[in-house]
Amino acid sequence: MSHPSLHLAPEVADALAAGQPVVALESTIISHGMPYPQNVAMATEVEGIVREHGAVPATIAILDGRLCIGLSPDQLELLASDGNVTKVSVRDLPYVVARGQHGATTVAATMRLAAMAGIRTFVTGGLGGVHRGAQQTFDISADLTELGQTSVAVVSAGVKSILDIGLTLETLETLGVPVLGLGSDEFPSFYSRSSGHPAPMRVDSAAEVAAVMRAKWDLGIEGGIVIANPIPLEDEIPADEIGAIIDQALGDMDALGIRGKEATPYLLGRIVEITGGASLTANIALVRHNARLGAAIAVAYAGSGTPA
Ligand code: PSU
Ligand code: MN
Repeated sequence: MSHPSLHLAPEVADALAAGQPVVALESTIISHGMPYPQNVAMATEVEGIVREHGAVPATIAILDGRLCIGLSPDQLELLASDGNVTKVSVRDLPYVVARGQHGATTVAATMRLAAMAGIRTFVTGGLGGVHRGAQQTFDISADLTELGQTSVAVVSAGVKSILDIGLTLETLETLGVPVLGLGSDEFPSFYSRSSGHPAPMRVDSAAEVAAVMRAKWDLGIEGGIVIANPIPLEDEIPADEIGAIIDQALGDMDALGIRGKEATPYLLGRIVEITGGASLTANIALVRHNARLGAAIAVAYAGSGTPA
């Protein structure tokens, strides 16, 4: 079932062959989303959380041009600490593979490789989306395009207000992507449980998410599903507090002339600086929370199929 160009870790290959739950994890969050060494500690911890909850973790990255599905501790360390790891969205994949380089995969590239491996559940922190000012810049993350066409369910804590949340939700609707608020009527905004935008659909359990996955793909409707899992109350940074900080980071970015694929990594790093690390603590907390949910979804989905 898995594409011949992929290098599956033995544990991942065995789980997929046996129809056991597997959870894909991205690597841009490690290489370009958090500072070292918190990034490798987070990546290792999240793999452990997925395991504790009954699924096999498969962190996805490109190492020496090889498409790796499931990484060793040494490989995680390299991704977290090596300065020569390219941020790889779908358009970057062929170049990095052809040149034998290292690449950290975004949500879009991770979805594509997960689907090629036969993995249907993917956990991350935050999705890319329509950037503020996209009316002029056309900066819309390829994460959205990929959600429109690749059949993987993606657990995130919603979309940060470095993006235009309303336009991101509109675009997901246009692309035919179900957006499910987990236990919430409101779509969350990553650091905050609220965004001012309703969640288009609500579910209240991992089993309900698995039922939507099954229904969508059984109908032959290809494409992703967004599960928006609000950050736990005790970990959230209230929207008004983080809003001013995000505005400051956006202003700094414009002043420096940073745009394109550098925009998201710059903003994440700047927000960590301005908050004195508080945003990083919240980011790690929400990824842990998403890992627990993602494992439960993978378990429920694996258990809901017709046995072969
Ligand atoms: N949001 C985060 N942390 C991240 C990213 C987004 O809170 O690490 C990363 C993800 O890998 C996402 C990518 O897929 O940024 C989006 O980048 P771009 O906007 O350039 O498509
Ligand atoms: Mn972009």
